Amino acid sequence: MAIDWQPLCEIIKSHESFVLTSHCRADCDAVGSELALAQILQSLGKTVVISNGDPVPEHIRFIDPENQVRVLGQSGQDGAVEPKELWKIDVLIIVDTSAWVQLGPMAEVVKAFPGERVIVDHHVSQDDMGAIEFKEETAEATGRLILELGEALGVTITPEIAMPLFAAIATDTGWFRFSSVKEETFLALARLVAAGADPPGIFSALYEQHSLARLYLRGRILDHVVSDADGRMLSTHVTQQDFRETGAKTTDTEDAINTLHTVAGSEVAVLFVELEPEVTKVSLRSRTAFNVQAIAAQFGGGGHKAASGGTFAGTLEEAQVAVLGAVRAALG
Ligand SMILES: [Mn+2]
Repeated sequence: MAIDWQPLCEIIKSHESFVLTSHCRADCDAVGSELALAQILQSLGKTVVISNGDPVPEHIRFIDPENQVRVLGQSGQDGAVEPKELWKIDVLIIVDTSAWVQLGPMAEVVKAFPGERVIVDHHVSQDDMGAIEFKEETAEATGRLILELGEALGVTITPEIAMPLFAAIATDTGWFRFSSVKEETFLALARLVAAGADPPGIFSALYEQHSLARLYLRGRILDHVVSDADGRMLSTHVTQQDFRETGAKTTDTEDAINTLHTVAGSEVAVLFVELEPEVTKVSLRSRTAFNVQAIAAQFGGGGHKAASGGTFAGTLEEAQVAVLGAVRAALG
């Protein structure tokens, strides 16, 4: 169901100041939606503060070149927002989440916020946040909802609004390939490109600015791939020695697991990362009905049917024996 934006347009027109927030460990949909909404509101003459529970992650900093996203903190910290600064604001808008736990330190501020609360989101409802909800659970990204809101308000979509919204939709759809992608997705993207979004520039900023160390680590990860269960399970690992010798960081393993699913016939992919001699991070991905969440639950991990993981208390070898054994047994 498409959202009726008129009630939110009324709220926006009848108030002057707004605080925007989103989930911790923000992605492009969270920050992109905040930044675009901030510019939409500012173009209507409103005062806007963006306040998150933690800083914008390093790899998506490009999206906020003017450091508009501030972090909740104490007075005296550089760029920090003090909670008392937020009490005077008329309306609080939460984007791209509806769960208390995802707000981090902002949860307390939201709970105590005296003004109007609004949610614009595409996640299945989790918590009652005492807010007026503008939600489309089948939407591919909150970014598209923000574009529609901007259009409903009659705001001109500038390149500064279009760029973060294009990045939001592109990343939440795995660059337009997930099943959530619909005709409306491309129609929205076309309007964003017409308004000045630069897809090649956004792609390069997202995926082509890594370190050489990360590329070397990717080489190790691919070199360690083992095929199991007639090719239905592919697994690989990274050791502390790999990190030392390549100079890569733990975060440089991100996305590597998805490379295993480029092989025909693979159903389950498993990545083991040796964090410490007795601590092993395990990531699992399924591209069939096979439920990796049930595997992760066996060692205290969590996630979804298609993407799960957790921290295994044991050596790399112990984690491999336990987790690969469990997947093998479940594959039958
Ligand atoms: Mn999202």
